[in-house]
Amino acid sequence: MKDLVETISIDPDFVERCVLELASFGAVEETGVSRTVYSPEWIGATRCFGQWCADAGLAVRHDAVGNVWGRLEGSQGGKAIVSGSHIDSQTPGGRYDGALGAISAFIAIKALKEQFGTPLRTLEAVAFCEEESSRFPNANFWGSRAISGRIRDEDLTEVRAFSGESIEEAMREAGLDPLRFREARRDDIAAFIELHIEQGPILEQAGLPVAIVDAITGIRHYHASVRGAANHAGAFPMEIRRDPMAGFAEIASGVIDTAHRLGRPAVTTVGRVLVSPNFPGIIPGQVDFTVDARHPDPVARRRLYAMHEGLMLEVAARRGLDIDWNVMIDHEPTLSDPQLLGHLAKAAASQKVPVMTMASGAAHDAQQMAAITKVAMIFVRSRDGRSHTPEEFSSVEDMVSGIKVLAAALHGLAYR
Ligand code: HGY
Ligand code: MN
Ligand code: MN
Repeated sequence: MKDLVETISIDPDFVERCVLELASFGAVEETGVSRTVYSPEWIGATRCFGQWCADAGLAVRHDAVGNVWGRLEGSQGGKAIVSGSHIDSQTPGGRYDGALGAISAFIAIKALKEQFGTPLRTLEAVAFCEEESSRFPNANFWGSRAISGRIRDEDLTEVRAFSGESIEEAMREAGLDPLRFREARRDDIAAFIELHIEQGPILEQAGLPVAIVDAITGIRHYHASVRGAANHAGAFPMEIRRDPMAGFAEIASGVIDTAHRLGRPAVTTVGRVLVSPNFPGIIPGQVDFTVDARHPDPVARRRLYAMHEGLMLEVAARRGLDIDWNVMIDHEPTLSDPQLLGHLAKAAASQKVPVMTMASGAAHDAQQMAAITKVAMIFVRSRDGRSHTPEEFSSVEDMVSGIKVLAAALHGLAYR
């Protein structure tokens, strides 16, 4: 691998200004963000990102599903080297999840343009429109799925918000023509690098600012309903109840305990519960809940899911309850491209940034992009390992370190 550029200067104040400006779209509480895809806040953030890119002299394109691209044309043409992440957030989420990756791609390419001029190969920064499934539980990486050509016609009506509207309706309200989603497809991307906050405690425990990611976890979301018989909370004897809350409680603790017993890197989370009719004096009739189960190993992941499904069926049968579920998110684990990994390690060394290599417990757009190009990721340390909360924080020093590694890697891919 040719020697990489040594000095790339990144302005910490500019990094901080970009983080704060983007976080102003959908700001909640002190440091939180709530910015779901196609919402007014999301529209504001996409316009802001597009304006940044335009002001930096990049060619700006808002594609058919709302991804925002900033392109620095290479003198030799050919396939593009792309970097970016998502611009939507959890509700509430933090200022850095996704946003930092889009910001870092923009800042890195702006710095390379200013410090090294026109590249040989084209560079693009992208802000993906949707990754979190925080408005549409089965949107499933809508932006990067559109780019990788994995959206189906029926998704336009089958992808529905927690509040019921279809993604097709939401796209129209945001001024997009949903029937043109295929125009977002790309087949001219030579490599994709995503910078993202780690969202866990590993880097902090290792005392390092940055990591190179060699694998991204497999993920499955179950949206389950367990049903029994609503009855009087006082007059109906315990031994003849068909109480879905009792079934849910056993299932929730059971799936969590299963992941605990299997040990790292298996994880399982029950993050959402809806009780009906949800009153103190009524034995519930139905309990809807989610199970988020993940494992980076393809075989172990299937075993984890089989254990969860077996438990749900056994508990429901034993308690005389009905149970069914939909799988709303289901993605295989993804390995980073070995050559890109080596390149990132060299880039970190050239910038004198100490790094470690680790797997990602979070899912990322890079998993979708892996369907059409080679991918790798860079992680930036999360304070206290916090994420998917307004408490999310990464220091400017760590962000600058991550952006320097990204910029050096992009320089090596596009200027040499
Ligand atoms: O949950 C995830 O892994 C991602 O942050 N949406
Ligand atoms: Mn994310
Ligand atoms: Mn997230």
